[in-house]
Amino acid sequence: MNLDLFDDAAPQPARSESIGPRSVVLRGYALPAADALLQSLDEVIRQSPFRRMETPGGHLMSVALSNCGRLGWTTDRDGYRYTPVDPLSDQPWPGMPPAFAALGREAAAAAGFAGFEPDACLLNRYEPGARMSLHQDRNERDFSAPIVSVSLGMPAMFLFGGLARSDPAARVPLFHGDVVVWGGADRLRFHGVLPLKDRPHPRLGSLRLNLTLRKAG
Ligand code: MD6
Ligand code: FE
Repeated sequence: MNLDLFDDAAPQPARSESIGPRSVVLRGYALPAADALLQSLDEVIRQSPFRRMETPGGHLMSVALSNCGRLGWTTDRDGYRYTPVDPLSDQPWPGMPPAFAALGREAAAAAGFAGFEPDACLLNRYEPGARMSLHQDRNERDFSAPIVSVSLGMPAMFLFGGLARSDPAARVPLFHGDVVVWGGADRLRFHGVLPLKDRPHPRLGSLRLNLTLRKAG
């Protein structure tokens, strides 16, 4: 009989929920790293603060963004793109903190994507009411790499659709420490976030932070 099955002290794998053929939610995967991630995030934000960006259509995004890593995702009236320089400072984006890269690499491997080396991390800051409308992540050069998305702070309702904008979208609640990994056949699925409710988090208050690690270049 395998008594380990009943041993509360035995290390548990993060609970893993499949949301698509190559998409998974790793529940609580980032909890052990959360303090280190938040400390690194503070340093990044000191150099490249969160700011609200304008879409090509002229709308101000409700989510505030920043980046770290060799490339950063930006939007303005001229379109969506990755740039090596923060347009606010005209300096390179802050370097990728080792804790970010390690979590990205390890979560990707846990989801079946060995060899993932992120070169870009988009940071999203949501306040109550902020939302992300359905979109595809398609500004990266190479869609063979997955995306690793880390949720911190207030919970959010993630929308996970199909390959066409009109496909029905599943609703996936995401909590502090959850990590979503997707790639392969699911890499271009539409996704978004419903307007955030104000359910203050003990550590982060009325904020949700999302880090998405990518291979952009
Ligand atoms: C968010 N996430 O969770 C928005 N994109 O705040 C994204 O847009 C996203 O979570 C690609 C892959 C994972 C994501
Ligand atoms: Fe996205």
